Amino acid sequence: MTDHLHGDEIRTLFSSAMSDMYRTEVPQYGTLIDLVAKVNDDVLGADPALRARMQDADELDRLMVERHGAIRLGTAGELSAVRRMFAVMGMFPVGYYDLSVAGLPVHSTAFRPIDPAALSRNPFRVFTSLVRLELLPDRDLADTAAQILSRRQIVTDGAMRMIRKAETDGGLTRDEAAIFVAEALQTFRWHARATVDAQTYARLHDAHRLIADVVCFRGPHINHLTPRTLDIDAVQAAMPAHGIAAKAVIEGPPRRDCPILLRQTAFKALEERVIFDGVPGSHTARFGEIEQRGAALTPAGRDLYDRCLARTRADVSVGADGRDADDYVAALNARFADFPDDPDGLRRAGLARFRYRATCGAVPPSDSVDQLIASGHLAADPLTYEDFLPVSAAGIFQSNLGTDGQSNYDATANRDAFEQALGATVTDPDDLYERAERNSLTDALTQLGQGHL
Ligand code: OOG
Ligand code: NI
Repeated sequence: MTDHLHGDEIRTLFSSAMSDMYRTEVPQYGTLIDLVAKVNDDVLGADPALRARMQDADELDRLMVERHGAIRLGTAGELSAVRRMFAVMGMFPVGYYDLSVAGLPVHSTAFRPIDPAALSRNPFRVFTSLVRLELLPDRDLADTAAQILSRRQIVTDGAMRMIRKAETDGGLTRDEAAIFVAEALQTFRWHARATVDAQTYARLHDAHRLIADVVCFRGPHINHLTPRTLDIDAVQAAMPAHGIAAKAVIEGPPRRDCPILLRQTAFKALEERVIFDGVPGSHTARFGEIEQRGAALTPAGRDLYDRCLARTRADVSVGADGRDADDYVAALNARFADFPDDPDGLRRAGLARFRYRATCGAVPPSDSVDQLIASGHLAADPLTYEDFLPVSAAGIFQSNLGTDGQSNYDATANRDAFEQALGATVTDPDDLYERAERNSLTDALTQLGQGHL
């Protein structure tokens, strides 16, 4: 009989400690959290049906704590150490994102819970990128960067002890978890003192701002923490009045009656004071972001999304200064016009994933799932998209790096190398949605006495 704290509880302790830390480090984050909480209250107050739907789908409680963050790592050793750290909190690598196509020398995964029950308790996620020094044309500079990185240790000895303990004992007690959380937090804090001199920083920065951000500090500072809003357009519109300069366009699908996937917007990175070997200077890394989540799509739905988005981007490209943002939004709306915009339409077209639930006990045998839905015995709620979007992520990266950092790498995805560095394989997101959908349908049909379907 062990008295281990559940991984879900450790994750909640950790995400709330991280949120408190970031609030003190970046005050604008606190402003954004308050703004999002107010907009969410307004939306739920004005739409009782939405509130009831979210309650039934077990989505309401998690909304208040829901956050994602992002970090950028330098070496394979760091990536595998962080994987072991997140595993203690019930977070596992899901998805592979190749950002080299967008001119960024990184590839990424998202650490997140994978069970529906764990997700509904606290879906805390961390978008985690690994820098790809092999893509730097200046090999000499790449060697310098690798040497600097080889000298740092981003996970404290105390955290490592607790990670090993959790791996050996199968979990942590409440007291051990408290130590683990405090130690783990150290990995993600901001360091105002760089590990390099100003000249080395400048060389790395000239190669790519991202490289300087990863290489020149003692650890992978959390660079944003994102709350989830129910109305991203309302928050975007209210940001300037709260002294927050938002990026020009919202990434992802257009505004819809039935939200799909993920819409995101960000505020620009802050210029922060940094000391380079005793010399004062500055660095921009940390920014703010908000997101609105909608339905997970099937592979067919995702194909359609990718096509609609690619057409939009071929029509209009938004300038760094926000030029043509209105044209972009108009094109986005036009290109998505044929994408079904109601839950039932999405379900019938096989474009989105759903969680099924029985609304009563056994009923007389029925012919089909559609019939059970029509008779009201079976309900289908869209499954929330729990992952990220590579094109959107590239847009967020570029907005916080400044578009001058763009370059194109003659590179392809390298999932094998990423998994090798990770020391594990990444889970395919759609496998998780497909399984959640299938299991919910089986359970619901059993409850309704429809085992024959
Ligand atoms: C991560 C940018 C991507 C998202 O939500 O897609 C991202 C980074 O800048 O490190 O945060
Ligand atoms: Ni983000």
